[in-house]
Amino acid sequence: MTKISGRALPRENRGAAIVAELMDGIRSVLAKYEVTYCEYTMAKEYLVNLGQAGEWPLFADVFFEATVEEADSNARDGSPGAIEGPFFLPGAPVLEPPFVMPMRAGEPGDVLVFSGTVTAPDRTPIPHAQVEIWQSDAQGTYSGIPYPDGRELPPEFNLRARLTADENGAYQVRTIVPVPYEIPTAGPTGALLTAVGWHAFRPAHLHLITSAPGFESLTTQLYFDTDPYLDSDIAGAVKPELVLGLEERTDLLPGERTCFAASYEFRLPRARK
Ligand code: MBD
Ligand code: FE
Repeated sequence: MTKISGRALPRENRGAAIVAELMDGIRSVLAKYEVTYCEYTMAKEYLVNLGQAGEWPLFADVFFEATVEEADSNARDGSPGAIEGPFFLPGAPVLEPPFVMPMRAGEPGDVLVFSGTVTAPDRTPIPHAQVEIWQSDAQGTYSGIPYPDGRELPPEFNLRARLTADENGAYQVRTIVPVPYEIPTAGPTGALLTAVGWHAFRPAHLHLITSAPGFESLTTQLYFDTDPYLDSDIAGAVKPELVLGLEERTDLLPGERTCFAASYEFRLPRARK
């Protein structure tokens, strides 16, 4: 039985059990490595800096959200989910067809035509389901998110939008092919990665939240099969079913830059009681 301030915690209390075991886990690492006062003081300063830099959401989502998401995904039907991450912003523009993600004139990157359907777990189409998409630009910058290196941001809601599938649950949207994403390395989260010798990359990804009345909304990500970081995502959020092929197409947008196509069927989970 764990002692905290000399008082045993009631193990039937879930919150108390989680906190007690978390503290035990940290103490056992401190004891195992005989962590010194110098290291302990540095760790406290680090945690203060992490908060002052506003990076607790980034830190938590990079290191822990995938574990929470895995349990959540296992408890429902529908397509696999993936972590939301720290950079979702509410209030993205609602597009009218033909759907084109908000982007600058000459937005860097290859053109991606992303299409597919939204269905129920039995694969019947869900008419008029909503698909919300957000992604970083070709420099790895999310609109509306200040970076610790003070870089210039894309316009508000660049590469963020909501669209509605048609009466057959089908959607098609034009965007850019995402590129591998390096989490900001100038702040405390990145500094920790550098200090322990881990890279700061996530494979290129689209973030998605798909929703429809009568279903649970599905938060997920999609990746691309040529990506060098699929096996070493710093956020550990890749699932094989979420990795798409990219097909080079010359017929979709004649006269355009190189154009790629990818498609995905979202199966929305039945609402949990
Ligand atoms: C991201 O874009 C992201 O998806 C996650 C999980 C963490 C940091 C940045
Ligand atoms: Fe992301």
